[in-house]
Amino acid sequence: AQNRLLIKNGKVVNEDNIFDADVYIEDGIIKQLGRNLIIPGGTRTIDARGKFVMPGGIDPHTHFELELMGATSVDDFYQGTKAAVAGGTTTIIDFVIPKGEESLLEAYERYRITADEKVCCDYTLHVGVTSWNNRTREEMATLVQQHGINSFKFFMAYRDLFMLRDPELIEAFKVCKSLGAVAMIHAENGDIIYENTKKLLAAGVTGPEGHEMSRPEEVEAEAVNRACVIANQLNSPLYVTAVSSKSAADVVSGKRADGALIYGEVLAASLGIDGSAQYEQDVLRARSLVTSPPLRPDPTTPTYLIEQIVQDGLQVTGSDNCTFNSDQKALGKHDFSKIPNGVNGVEDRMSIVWHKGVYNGIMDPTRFVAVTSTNAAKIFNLYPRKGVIAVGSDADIVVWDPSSNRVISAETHHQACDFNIFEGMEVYGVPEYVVVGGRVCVDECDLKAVHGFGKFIECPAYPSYVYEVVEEREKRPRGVARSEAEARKYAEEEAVFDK
Ligand code: DUC
Ligand code: ZN
Ligand code: ZN
Repeated sequence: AQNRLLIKNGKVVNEDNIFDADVYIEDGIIKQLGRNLIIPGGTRTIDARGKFVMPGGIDPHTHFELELMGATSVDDFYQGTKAAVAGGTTTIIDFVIPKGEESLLEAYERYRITADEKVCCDYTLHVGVTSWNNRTREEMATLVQQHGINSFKFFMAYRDLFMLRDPELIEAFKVCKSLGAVAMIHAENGDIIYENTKKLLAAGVTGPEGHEMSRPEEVEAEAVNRACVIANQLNSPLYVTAVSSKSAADVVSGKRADGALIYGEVLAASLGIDGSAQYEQDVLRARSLVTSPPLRPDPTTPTYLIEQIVQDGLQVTGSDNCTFNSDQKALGKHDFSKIPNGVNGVEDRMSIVWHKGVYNGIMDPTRFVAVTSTNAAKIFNLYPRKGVIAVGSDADIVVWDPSSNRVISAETHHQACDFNIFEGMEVYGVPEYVVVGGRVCVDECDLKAVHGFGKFIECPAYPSYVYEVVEEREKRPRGVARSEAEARKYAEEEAVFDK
C-alpha cells in the first residue's frame, strides 16, 4: 500500500471519549487504532506526544467566490480551502447561490465545475433556494435523489434578492421533510430591515453603524422564533445558521429545551469578537465587521455564546466565511446598505473555539470536537466517514498542540482577504499537523495544501440522527414527553381534545 502514516503517542479525542492511542493510516483511511500496532516498515511516523489527535474540523458554512452585492468574495475554492486546512479544518460545506435566472440545477453544476478542480480538502454543498417557483419542488427532489444534496437554505432576509415569505417557507420545509433533507434558515426579518434601512438613510445615517442599527438583536430573534414555530408545527427539523446574538441563541436554546428539533449554528466570528467597533471612529475597521446577521455591540456576547455552545443550547460552529477586501467594502462608503456582507473565519474558527472554550477552562476537548466537527457530520449525514477518529473513517485528522500560541494577523494568514477581523488576537491552540485524506497538508505548522486534492462528498438523504427523531415525533403530534411532568401535561391536553 502507498501513503502510509502513523500518528503515535497522542491523546485521541472524539466527541464522547479521550484515550491514548496510535492511529495508523493507509490510502487515506484510518486502518488501525490502539496501542502496540503492527506497522509495515518504512511508514512515516508523526510523534504526537503531549498533543491531541482529533477529527479534522468541518466548517458547515462558507461562501467562497460568491457574487453578492456587486462584489465577488475573494477567497475562492482554492484559497478558501487552503486557509481552512491551515487552521485544522478538513471539510467545508459551501452554499450554492443561484445567479439571476439560473435554475437550482444549473447553479449546482456551476459550483461543482468551479470547486471540484480547486479544493484542497473535501467539500460538499448546501443549496440556497432563493426564490420559490413551479420548478423548485422538482429541482430539489432531483438534487437530493441524484446529486448528493441533503440540505437547503432559505432566507428570511435579503428582501428583493433571496427572501422567501412565510407561505413559501411552509412549503419549503414540507418539501425538505418529504425528501429527507435538512431545512436551513437565514433568520432575520427582511421587511423590518428594509423599513429601518430606508429610515436611517433618510435621517442621514449612512455610515457602517447603520448596518447593525437597521437589524438589531430582536430582528434576528423574531425571525428565529418564527422559523422555529413554522418548523415545529410541521414537525420539520430546522437548522438555524450563523446565530450572532444572545437573544437569538436564547430562542434556539429555549425551543430545544421545549423539545423542538432545532439545531443552532453559532457564527464563529461572534465567539471571537464583539461588534462594538462598528460604532467607533475607524470606518475601515467598522466596515470590515459588517456581516449578516451582524456582530453585536454588546460586549458580553462572545462569552454568552460560548457558554451556549458548551451547554448544548447551540450545537455547531460555522464561519460564514465570505471575505471582501477593503476596496470592496468601500462600495458602501456612502451607504451602509451597500457594504458587501461577510467576514473571515474559515482559518481561525478552530483556534477561536479552542481558545475561548478549552483554553479558558469552560469547554472539554470532547465538546470541542462535537461543535467543530462531529455534530455537523451527523446533521448532514457525513458521519462516521467524517467527524470521528475510528477505523474505517477518512483520515482527516488534526494534531493539535494546546500549549503553543499564535497571534492572528492578515500578515500571516492564508486567506486572500487583505485584513483579518481578529487582527492582533493571541490564541492558544495550534494545528501542528493537519492530515487531509491521509496526506500531511500541514507539516510541523508548515502548510503544504494541494490544489484540487479534495473531493466532492455526496450527502445521503434522511440523516438518521435527525430523521429518527422526526419519525418518533410523528407518533406524538403534540410533542415528546421527556419527563413525568411533561407526560402529565400532554395527557391533560389530550383529555381536553377528547371532550
Ligand atoms: N451573510 C453574509 O454576511 N454574507 C453572505 C451571505 C449571508 O447570509
Ligand atoms: Zn446567511
Ligand atoms: Zn452565510
